[in-house]
Amino acid sequence: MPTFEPSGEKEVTRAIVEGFMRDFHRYAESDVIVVGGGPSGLMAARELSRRGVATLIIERNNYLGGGFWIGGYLMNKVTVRAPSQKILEELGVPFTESSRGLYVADGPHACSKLIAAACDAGAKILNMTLIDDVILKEKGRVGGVVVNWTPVSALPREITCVDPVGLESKLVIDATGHDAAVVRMLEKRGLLKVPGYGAMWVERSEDLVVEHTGEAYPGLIVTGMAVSTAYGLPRMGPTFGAMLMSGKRAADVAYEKLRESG
Ligand code: 48H
Repeated sequence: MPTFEPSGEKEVTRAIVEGFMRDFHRYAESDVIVVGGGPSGLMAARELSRRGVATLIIERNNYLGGGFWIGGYLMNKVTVRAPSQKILEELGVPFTESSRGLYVADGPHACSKLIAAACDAGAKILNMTLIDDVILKEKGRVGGVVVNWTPVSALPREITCVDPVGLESKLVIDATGHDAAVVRMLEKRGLLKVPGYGAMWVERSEDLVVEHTGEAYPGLIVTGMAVSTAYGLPRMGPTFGAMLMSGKRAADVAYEKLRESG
């Protein structure tokens, strides 16, 4: 039988508070904030973190992974089309070829490998946190995000009025999926026009999403399904290759921009 060390309640509480404060203090300013921890956001965060970029993922749920857990129609399978199976290989996700160039994997396995890859690379995670607004700095450039605890937004206004806080970054990546929440915030301020995503067309959509991944507004890069929403591109249904490749591309674009700005 193991004999546990004698730490009690107060030590456990202090360990949690100190750990949180250390991270929150450090990440009040990051190189890149990725809003949304689905496949595109996780991929972008992993690629940036492994290149030494201080990257914070902000996720409104307690869990990460977005639509990557259960894939299509609650059947726990995810598909990718070539050449994106190479990313599954790289992550160590087992898959089989279903038809020529179309691969199928278990959602929970693929998703947990991707989450672990982002964490292992050094990405920090702030979950149960909802984006409330953007920070706009010199020349209207996006300079971070305004956040609050997710449960605060669920409380009626009469009961609570909790001011949010700001987190600064050199770049923000909108990886919030269909919502394109950050892009929509700029639209609300009259700074962007957002057509919303188009009807499903698998063969066309994935190339277009990867092609359009990039800076949509000074300081704001868009990735994943949010790209479809931002540019009115067709949706692709439960196939995730473009999400993974768009995340990679978003990281490349961000890395290049950080290098240019020194
Ligand atoms: C904090 C937020 C906020 C917010 C949302 O939906 P996701 O999985 O997004 P992608 O783009 O990485 O992948 C899309 C894919 O899962 C999918 O649904 C596909 C391919 N659909 C095709 C089709 O035709 O429908 O993840 C987005 C994440 C989620 O975890 C959200 O909880 C989170 O972003 N999020 N986090 N603040 N305001 N809004």
